[in-house]
Amino acid sequence: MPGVSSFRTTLLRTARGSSAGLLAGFSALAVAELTAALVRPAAGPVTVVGGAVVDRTPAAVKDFAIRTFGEDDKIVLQVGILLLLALFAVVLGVVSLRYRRAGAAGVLVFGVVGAAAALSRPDSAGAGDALPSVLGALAAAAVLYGLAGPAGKAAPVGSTSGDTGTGSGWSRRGFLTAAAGTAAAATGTGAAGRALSGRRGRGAVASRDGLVLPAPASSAPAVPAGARPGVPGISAFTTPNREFYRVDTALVVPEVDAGAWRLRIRGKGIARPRSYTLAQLLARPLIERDITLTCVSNEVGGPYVGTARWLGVPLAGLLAECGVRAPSKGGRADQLVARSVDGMTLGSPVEDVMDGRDAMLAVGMNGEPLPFAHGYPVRMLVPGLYGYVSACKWITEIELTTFDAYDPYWVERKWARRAPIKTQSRIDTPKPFARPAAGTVVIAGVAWAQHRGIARVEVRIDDGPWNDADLAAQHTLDTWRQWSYRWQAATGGHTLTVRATDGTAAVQTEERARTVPDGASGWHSVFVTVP
Ligand SMILES: Nc1nc2c(c(=O)[nH]1)N[C@H]1C(S)=C(S)[C@@H](COP(=O)(O)O)O[C@H]1N2
Ligand SMILES: [Mo]
Repeated sequence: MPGVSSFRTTLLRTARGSSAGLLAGFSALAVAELTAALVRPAAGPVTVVGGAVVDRTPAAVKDFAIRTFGEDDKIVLQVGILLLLALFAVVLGVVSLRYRRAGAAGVLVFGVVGAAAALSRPDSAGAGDALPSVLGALAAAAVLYGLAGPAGKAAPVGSTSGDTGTGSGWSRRGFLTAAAGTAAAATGTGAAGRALSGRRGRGAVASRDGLVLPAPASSAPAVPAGARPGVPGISAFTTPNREFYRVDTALVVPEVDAGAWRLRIRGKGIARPRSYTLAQLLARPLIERDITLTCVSNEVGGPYVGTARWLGVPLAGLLAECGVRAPSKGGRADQLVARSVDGMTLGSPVEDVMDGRDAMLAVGMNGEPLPFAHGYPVRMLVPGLYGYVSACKWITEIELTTFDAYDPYWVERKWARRAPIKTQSRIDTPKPFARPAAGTVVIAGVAWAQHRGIARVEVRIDDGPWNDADLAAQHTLDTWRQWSYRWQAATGGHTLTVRATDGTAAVQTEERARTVPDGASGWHSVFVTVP
């Protein structure tokens, strides 16, 4: 039955081509990983291609990704890149059985793409960043070329001579041996890369473990018991570090060794640039403050908001020492651009930073050095401004400039230049579609309008009147405020809605706005059924 045997041959060929392709791809990643560990861990091909994708993703898609995948968005992206790579590897592997040189050449194209992505990264450290992708592609091309079999010995398709019937010059046993050898070599190379980058990371971990935070010169006032009355189901007043939301573009969390870290301050109004070590910053009088941080990508009712006790260097004083003056005091710079070790840029109004609020360079979060994911060793915070215009993590440079002269990262991507936090309130309990028993149901949640404070919170059942909620004590103007309302629930389906009034007497607007360009607005509602 020739039909069956040719089908079997095709199957074997495809299997052999696919495994050659996948092995080539695996070897590429292993060699690239080892090279990146030697050159710069952030220059690995998956990281740089992923980063380039993130940078070029339209705001609406990015917003969709954050909404759909939440904080797993980066893992989804990386797995996507790997799957796509695997698919191309299989195709190239099969192609290379027939067109051996073309297959190998196709692999080199990936090297070029990876190298281009590496060089286009804002934190690119120069030509060396292209090396992992280039060497990885060369390794893959060699593997593919080799596994496609010694040239000229390919048996004709349909040949009955068993062992060579899969189309390449290798005997079946020869191919399996070569494949196993390649797999072992690639695994060893990859493991060596991992071990090496792990050792690099340990310097950063040791620097963080060894950091003893000084006591603040100005402590945060204790959170009064009245500010957190302990209503079941409500967000904790202080968000634990491991539960604090994380939003950034870093595919690999930068692990900065504080020993080598410096903060440079330069730009308009600064006669000569200054540079500070972490020890110099820690030697200054520190302030400790409770501040609620919010992301502009937070939907109405969303989770990207949290409160922590931050320890840091007052930023206004540091800037004044460098010669910076607020625009209202004759300063020439109206925009402060913070730059991170991974090339992110965030721009804040100099006026806000210097108007007396507790803008700071934070070193501590809830009693420990900043976690790596939240910006170790130093991050910026400006109460009242969304994170993307103020809260630079892994900060390494502050440049004084103007809004006219420079658009930072998110502004280049259609987000607003200036973005004070909008007044928002959220129902934490009951949860959407909950089925609370009839009788007294406590509706409760949080409201925030950083640096203006919350003056009132009201709750509405269905289309009924607005009822004043019980407000917990206002801790400070820069923190959120808890509220609760005792509802006498009657049987049926009900829509619960909340709105807040801020310290300037402005009522939270009902008008729905998307998160782009300057933050979501509208009222948060929850639908429940009382059985
Ligand atoms: N270096 C860097 N800093 C950054 C970002 C980033 O992508 N890179 N994202 C900003 C945004 S959009 C927000 S909302 C806050 C979030 O801080 P968190 O992750 O500690 O909650 O960090 C800000 N600082
Ligand atoms: Mo954000």
